[in-house]
Amino acid sequence: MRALIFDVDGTLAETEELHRRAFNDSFKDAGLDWHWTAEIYAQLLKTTGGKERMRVWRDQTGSDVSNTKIADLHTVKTARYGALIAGGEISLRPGIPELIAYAKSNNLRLAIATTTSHPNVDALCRSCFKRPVEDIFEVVAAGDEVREKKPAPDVYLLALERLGLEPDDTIAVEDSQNGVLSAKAAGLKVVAAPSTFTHSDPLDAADKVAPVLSVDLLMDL
Ligand code: XBP
Ligand code: MG
Repeated sequence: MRALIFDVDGTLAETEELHRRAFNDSFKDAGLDWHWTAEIYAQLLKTTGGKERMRVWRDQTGSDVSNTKIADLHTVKTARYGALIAGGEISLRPGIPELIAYAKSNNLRLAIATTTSHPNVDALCRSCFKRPVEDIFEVVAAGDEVREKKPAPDVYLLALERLGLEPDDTIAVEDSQNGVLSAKAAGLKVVAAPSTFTHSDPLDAADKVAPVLSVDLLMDL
């Protein structure tokens, strides 16, 4: 094994509640009568990507909101999310500091394969590690850099390409069904632990699943 590739939302930290707040704040700012409860958001998370999620909601509710307007809402949402993350209420999920320390002391390279955007990953790293993302992760592959978001394999394939590694040299760390399917479709081994919003996702396509992430999950893979 030569590298660990981490998902971000729900894996490094329980960020989805802040994403939800940021979406709702952007709707309110724009004077839109959209509001996503936690229940609605859990359903909408099946669609990866913030803009894609808003388009699904627009279509479900028959609202007259253009794709351009959705892109504008998403810009506001990203700025709001960055501010909420900088507020410091989010911490790393249990097991993440240990996995990163294990990688560093065993010369494993570290990468990110996420559906969210680079600025959001950087905001999270600055808040949780007190360092910019590049200080922790050698490679960042983000959703807006690929044609198809998870569960398509694209973002994991991009991370592998940037690392210059083959899939069987790497292990993906995930929390959702879409994430597990994406990493498996790219040929990686996957360890997974469900997060608050993915507790009912079937994760059985992963090589190992546990309620909480730990270094033990990497053994014998
Ligand atoms: C989770 C997602 C993201 C976030 C919102 O991605 O599906 O869309 O909910 O982020 P992952 P954006 O677990 O792969 O990190 O609004 O920036 O898309
Ligand atoms: Mg995730």
